[in-house]
Amino acid sequence: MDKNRIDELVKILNKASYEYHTLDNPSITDQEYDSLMDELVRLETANPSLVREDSPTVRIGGEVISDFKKVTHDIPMMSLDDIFNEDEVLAFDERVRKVISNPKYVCELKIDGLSVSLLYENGKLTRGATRGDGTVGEDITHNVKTIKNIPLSLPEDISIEVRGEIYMPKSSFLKLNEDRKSKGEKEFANPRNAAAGSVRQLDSKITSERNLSTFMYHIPNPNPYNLNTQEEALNFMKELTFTVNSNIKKVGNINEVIDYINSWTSKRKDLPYEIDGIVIKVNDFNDQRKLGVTARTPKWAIAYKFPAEEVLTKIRNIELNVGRTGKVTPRADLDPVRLQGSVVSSATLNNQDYIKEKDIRIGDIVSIRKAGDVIPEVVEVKKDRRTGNEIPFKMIENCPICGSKLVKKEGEVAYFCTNKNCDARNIEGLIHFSSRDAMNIEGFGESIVEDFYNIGYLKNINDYYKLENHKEALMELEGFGEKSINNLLNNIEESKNNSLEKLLFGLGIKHVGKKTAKILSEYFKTMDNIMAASLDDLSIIPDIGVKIANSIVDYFKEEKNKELIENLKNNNVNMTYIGKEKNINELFKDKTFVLTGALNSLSRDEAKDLIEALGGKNTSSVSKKTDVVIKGSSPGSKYDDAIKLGITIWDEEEFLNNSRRI
Ligand code: 0OW
Repeated sequence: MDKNRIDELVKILNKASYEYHTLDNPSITDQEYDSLMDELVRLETANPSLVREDSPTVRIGGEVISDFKKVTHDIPMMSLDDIFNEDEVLAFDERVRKVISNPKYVCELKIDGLSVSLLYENGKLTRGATRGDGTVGEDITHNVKTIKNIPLSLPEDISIEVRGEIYMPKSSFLKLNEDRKSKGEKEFANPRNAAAGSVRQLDSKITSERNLSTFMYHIPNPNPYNLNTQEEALNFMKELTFTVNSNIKKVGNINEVIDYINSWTSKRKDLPYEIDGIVIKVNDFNDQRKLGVTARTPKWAIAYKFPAEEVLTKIRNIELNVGRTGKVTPRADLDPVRLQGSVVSSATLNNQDYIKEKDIRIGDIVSIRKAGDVIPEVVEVKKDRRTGNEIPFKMIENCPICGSKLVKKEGEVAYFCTNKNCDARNIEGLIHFSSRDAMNIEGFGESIVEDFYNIGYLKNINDYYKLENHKEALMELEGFGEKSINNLLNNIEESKNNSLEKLLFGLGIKHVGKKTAKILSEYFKTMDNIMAASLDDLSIIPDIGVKIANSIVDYFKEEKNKELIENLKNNNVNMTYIGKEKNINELFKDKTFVLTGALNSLSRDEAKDLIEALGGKNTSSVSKKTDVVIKGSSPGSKYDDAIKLGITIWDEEEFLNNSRRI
């Protein structure tokens, strides 16, 4: 009977997942796991009504929500007061001793991720939520279900809330950033931001690919389970198959707390995840109740924060970067050095005044640190290490790239290159144009744009749409071949169908960011209308105002910008806002579609826009919620998923025929 088999498979697979991801001690092979999972997928597909809410098939993600529901925490999710040195640790102990005669503490590594609340009802995971402001968080249930060491069901049918930290392991963070860099996407500054960005995804398929993990550390209401100490609570969570950090330690006095802190200050760099301190908690729950809480934090716990790690290295050279807005930012090239888990070979010098104030010279030995972000900063010069051969940095008057005079703007500390034709600015502008939030032309990262610019094929935005004329020459370039150049040219071709706001943002008009571009495009609908708009037409729009209005009017006054738009038009770059007009078609209305493979008669984006215009919704991956998979030539794994899940499949002809039916 299918139901029995489904129940049996869910139990076997969930147990195997717990053994693999939490105990790191699997009892079945990956192949056995996969074949059992395939069997479960088939049975669930054949019997949708028998799908269990704790079925492991949710791990692959694919559920897409339209926005995040708010969640109010019955018991507020508190934060922690921070302390930074041994004296403050002793002071914490003194405060505790005013209330508790001989306190025992539990020391926990402070996982550098984001807090999560998990709710289980009758042993089943029913809700995952972020901390938010401590009282109201966001519902991220669809995403937490994809995190492999969060149990979908408990060994006992109890109802309980547990809290912990979602984090991204260091190795996954490095891999993710490499991948984003290769796609010209912005890198995450640190694993915490990467975890937060991965959890706040509307499409859980993306979350499921980010290799997130958790450590649980708190039961907000321990009473129903007659737990009397934090130590008992941690052991109880372990029994419930949660992952509890194995380095937690119960100690008898504050001196042992200090030993624990000192030991982990040096050992932390060897951990596979980032920690930013140590959490010290009074162990006994009665003692905790006596100590009480403040508005935001408990008086029975404190977070000791590690000092931002500083290392010494030598300044080899000082270079100046000129950004697309012309802003000149000095950067120090360093002797490569390990800092908080990664190798660092450059650091920001903020601005030229900073160099002057600290008297930073080429050849200096300096201390650098990561102030919470991935770009390290030079903290101070070790003047006692000077040999006399250091070279004072010569403040420059002229742009290092084009030579034009630099100017300092009113109230700005930075210098600017005002030459609109400066190579550096042009290159930065071209990189911005193809970036994800602008025209999203995949494959045009910094190095390729710079190379094509220096060779002369990509001197201005319009040249993107003339690159195909140099196809043969490009294929000759080192590291390129027909396939890679065709990919780039296809991506450029696809970008012609972008909605107006992406083009407008891509132009890099001063003060016209992504949001402003969207407002203007929705309001004016076409580029011509924006170009024709007067100062008044523009500044009366809410959120636009005079500054932005002036910037737009000035931009379109310039002949070369008008010419650029003309050229882009002639290259069939879309100049209209692809709004939300819909001529609803019953075959598409409120249905979810996934495209796989290449269509002959229209691009991927055109197909997506067509589906949306007909009232349908596009998603990037196949799940039980998918209504139709549209199969082009050489379809990928999504086509296999569709077969497995028994989802309706249209080929291109059927798609186009259906799209014409009103
Ligand atoms: N990040 C951590 C951690 C921890 C909570 C429970 C009561 C007050 C704070 O590893 N090990 N233990 C707690 O205990 N909190 C932690 O992180 C906090 C939560 C909110 C802000 C910090 O991330």
